[in-house]
Amino acid sequence: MSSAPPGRHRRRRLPAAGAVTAVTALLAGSLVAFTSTATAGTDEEAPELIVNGDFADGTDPWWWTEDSPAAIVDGRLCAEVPGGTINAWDAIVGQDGLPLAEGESYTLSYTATASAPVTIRTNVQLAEEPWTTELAAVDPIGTGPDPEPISHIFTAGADYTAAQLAFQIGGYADPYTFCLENVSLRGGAEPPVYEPDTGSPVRVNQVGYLTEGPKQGTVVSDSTTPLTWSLRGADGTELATGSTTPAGVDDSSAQHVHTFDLGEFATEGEGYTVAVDGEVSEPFAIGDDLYSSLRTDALAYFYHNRSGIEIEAQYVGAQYARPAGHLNEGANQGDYDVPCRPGQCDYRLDAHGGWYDAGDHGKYVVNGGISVAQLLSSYERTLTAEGADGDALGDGSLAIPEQGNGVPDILDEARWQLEFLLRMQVPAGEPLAGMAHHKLHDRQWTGLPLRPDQDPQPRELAPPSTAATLNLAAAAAQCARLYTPYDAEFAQRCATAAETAWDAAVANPERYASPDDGQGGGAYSDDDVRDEFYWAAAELFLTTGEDGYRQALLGSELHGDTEAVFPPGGLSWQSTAGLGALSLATVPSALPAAERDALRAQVLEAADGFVADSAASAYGVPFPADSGYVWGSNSQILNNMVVLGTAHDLSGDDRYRDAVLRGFDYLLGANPLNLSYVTGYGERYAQNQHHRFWAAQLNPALPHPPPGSVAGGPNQELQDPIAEEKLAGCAPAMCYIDHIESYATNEVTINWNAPLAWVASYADDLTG
Ligand code: 9MR
Repeated sequence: MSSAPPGRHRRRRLPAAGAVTAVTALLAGSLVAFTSTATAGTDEEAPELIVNGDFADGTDPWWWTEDSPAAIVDGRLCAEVPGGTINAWDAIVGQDGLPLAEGESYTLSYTATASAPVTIRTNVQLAEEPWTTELAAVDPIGTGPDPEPISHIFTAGADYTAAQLAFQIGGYADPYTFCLENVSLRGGAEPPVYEPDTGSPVRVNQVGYLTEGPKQGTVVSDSTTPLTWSLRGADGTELATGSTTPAGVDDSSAQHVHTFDLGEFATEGEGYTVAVDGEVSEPFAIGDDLYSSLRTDALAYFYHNRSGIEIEAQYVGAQYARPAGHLNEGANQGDYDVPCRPGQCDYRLDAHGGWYDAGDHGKYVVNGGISVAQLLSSYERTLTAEGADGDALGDGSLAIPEQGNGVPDILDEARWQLEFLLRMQVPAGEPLAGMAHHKLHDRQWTGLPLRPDQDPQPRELAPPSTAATLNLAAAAAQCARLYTPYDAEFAQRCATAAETAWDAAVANPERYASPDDGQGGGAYSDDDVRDEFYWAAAELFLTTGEDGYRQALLGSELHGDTEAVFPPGGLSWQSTAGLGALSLATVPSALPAAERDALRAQVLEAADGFVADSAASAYGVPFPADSGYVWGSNSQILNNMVVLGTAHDLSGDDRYRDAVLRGFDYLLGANPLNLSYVTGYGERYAQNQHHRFWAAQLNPALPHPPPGSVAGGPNQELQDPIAEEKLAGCAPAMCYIDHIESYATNEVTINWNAPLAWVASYADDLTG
């Protein structure tokens, strides 16, 4: 356990023709613009590395894949690209033999047209496995007669005697013609500086403020004296004014900022703006119905990412519909009959179903458990918290196939994942019976875009781990108590699985997944499972009432240690004890009153810390400034909001509620980038998250993420090539880029959308 997920470097490689890394193009629809200095800084004296880049000498030494015959047409090299290929690298035009020197920067430039608008991959890379990319750009190619030249600057990370330039032009359903001219690659370039487009310096919650909630914002300004803020109605009339409070330099952003507070203004409406010093914020609403669609959209995320079932247009709309993935049909080797990794076991499991973890097609018990548990807790909260609305999560509340079956839809959705988790348990009679396999995923990393049903990789089970086993135990224990009224047989299956898993974990307390196991899927390694033991014991105690589990809690080193149970940097897949503590504090049980009260006090103590963090932050973030913005920082903030919301449920103290809402202000646009991290919410929002199907940035025929998908958020560790290249030197809360290949800042995952769903549900309940 640690206070936050550690920064681990994960590089993805494609099996063929190169992983995509850096991009310098301004992509259509991207809200965060790139500053590309084009050929600026190119040393015209540096030798031209491309041979016959103007095609004056015919086609040599250019090459192309067999499926895309090319020829010189009007002085350009034109390839006939077939329809029906899946990957960009299924059709390539390229040139080999390019010498590159480590540390040297280069400018690649070219001009291209296509007979249909397409997006291609432009890679400079190692000409053999593992196809390491030095440049990996994503370039939209238009159909017009006078195309603009495209250029990219990159710095070689190694020496090459013969690198490869590859225009990857496949991946389209229909055939088209691709033509190239004036291709050039020269050394001596100055690397471009990336400048995020942060829009107005006046930052507000771009969705809006609850009528009776706090209404604060932030202005970036060098002024050292207060400025006047002016609240304007949709027609521009001034409705209220006041003075800003200079707040010095905000450490998270290195911006000099002021804060402002709209105070008592509480007239409902839309299209409000705040003007300060001639600058105007994005528009926002004041009202009471700001979170109901977010509640259902955040939950719809899970249906969208179901594995093993067709995602139907009637529930998600035509653009998000897709065939079922990993059914052992077509391209898929599938999840119905999954072997262990070679030499690890000699059985196979039917492990179909569940949710894909994230932008990849992996399914991880260690992370899947906390995600489903937070959905179950969103539901369980409606049984325990005053004012929580069960109907809003009930049967008919979500657009899913199980609607109308008499079971709350959130439980139907959670069951899809629970059934998968149960399938990951080692069967009786096998070695390590009762433990859970840590994860199941592709043997090798696949590229983007790739629909789940088109994934051709073999699927494999990783060995069982103690962490996964306890994750299963905890989630299944919660399942056992919540499904009893709806399906007693299923609830009993969960109970048996949970108890069997607990016993297996106790018998095998130190089976840790390897941190180096990151080929084809994430490692999710964890070598401190005291928190998983704590969480599982809590859920098992609540479900069974058996004192042995209570004794395990009382005997835990974490017991009574608020910072260990609720780390200031947030709960996560590596820090799960707080999930158990929240359940113990809220779910009625046989716990002696004094012990339950102590746990409640612990929730409030942790929440007091987050209230103080929010007050100390110029952007109101309930997150300690010194905790670090790590991979998935938005989920760390969301999990602090879960603790705050629970504290509010327990105490009725509005300070906790207000800090939750301040957290939403940050996530929905009142932040250093002036960007809402939730797709579809606010005026300027993340929409190019890392996902293999929601990959419109790579192929306009594919959708963007649907509304309600939260991006991972700023990650100061710069753990992907795009972040390394574009964000070097960034202030912590600005280490983010809305680019599909920045998986370390811009992925989506079930364990980030799950706390979003919890908190949106909480916030929607505030207004009845
Ligand atoms: O969310 C995980 C983060 O805490 C880790 O630092 C990172 C590197 O190990 O992995 C993240 O999880 C990814 C997982 O490994 C694979 N699926 C996508 C997940 C989100 O990026």
